[in-house]
Amino acid sequence: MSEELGTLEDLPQDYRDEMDRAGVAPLWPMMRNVLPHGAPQPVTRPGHWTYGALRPLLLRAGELTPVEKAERRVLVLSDPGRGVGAMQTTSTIYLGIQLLLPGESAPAHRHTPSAVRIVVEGTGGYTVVDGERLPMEEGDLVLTPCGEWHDHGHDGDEPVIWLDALDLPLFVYLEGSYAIEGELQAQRNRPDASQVEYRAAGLAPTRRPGQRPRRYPMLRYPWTRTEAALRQVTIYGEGVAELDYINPETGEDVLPALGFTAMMLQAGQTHAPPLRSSSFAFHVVRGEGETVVNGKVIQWGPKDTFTAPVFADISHSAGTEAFLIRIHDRPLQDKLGYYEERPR
Ligand code: GTQ
Repeated sequence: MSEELGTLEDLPQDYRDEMDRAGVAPLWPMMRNVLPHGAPQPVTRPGHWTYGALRPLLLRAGELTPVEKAERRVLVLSDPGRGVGAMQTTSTIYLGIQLLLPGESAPAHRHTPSAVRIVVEGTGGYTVVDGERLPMEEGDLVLTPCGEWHDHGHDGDEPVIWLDALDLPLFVYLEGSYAIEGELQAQRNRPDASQVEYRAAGLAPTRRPGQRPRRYPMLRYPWTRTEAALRQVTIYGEGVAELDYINPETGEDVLPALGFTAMMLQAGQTHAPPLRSSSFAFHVVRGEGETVVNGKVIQWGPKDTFTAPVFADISHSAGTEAFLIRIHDRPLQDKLGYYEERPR
């Protein structure tokens, strides 16, 4: 194994000038930047956004910027490792917090990145995806997959706030990110699939010969069901209760690049997962606790959001009964064949 690699300064100036003119650079002085020993060196740093800080800022955006001037009224959670203004929260995860005021609507568009909404506050909001109207209640997880038309509306009388998670950084990296704008969609006059065909886990519509299920058959995962399921797992399972959000037809992750896992911690419970090659964002649906990420102590409360870079050393301890949704990029890493876990 070569220990000391040559530096740029080892090379004569005329050779370096010649390389510049030819548009080439030597790999060896940069080798460890792109292929560090043993483990990646993430740029991402752990972040923590309290809801107490975000909420008033977002409501003020509601006074300052009409939705027509914003298309989406969103404050982006910038990764501290990349600095404020960074349109990403970890290497692959973009998070934004979005406000819709009573009577407002956010126009229809579709884009290459996929999005997920986790509803933080308010009732009466809804998202229409490909004509299907998806009610948004606190804690619900609502998908707007890659390429599907979506617009947001609000029939209630208090502000509605939700957290957006998108695989946008990946699409920016791929130079594949763009949107197409359109008219508000006509809504089908029926409840969304989570209330009809996919009402109960383990049941799906009868398959007819030659008929394939929709690629994204269920677009809304009501929180009430997730919480009830986590409570059952807590009673009968061992350790921390965790449930993955899956496509009910395929059993696979709900989206191609992003994954979502609901977690329940009991009051006083601690949990230290293995080091994982995916980056994470945690959204607190309910409860209080403390998580240490690479030595950084994060004291979280209801509706807060915090993050961890790849291979982070993470340990949670819940002060109260707590519910979190963990957002990660394991589906992407699985597809690329390198998802990995290491013992702490
Ligand atoms: O609601 O469609 O946070 O297109 C960023 C881009 C939300 C959305 C975001 C978007 C949306």
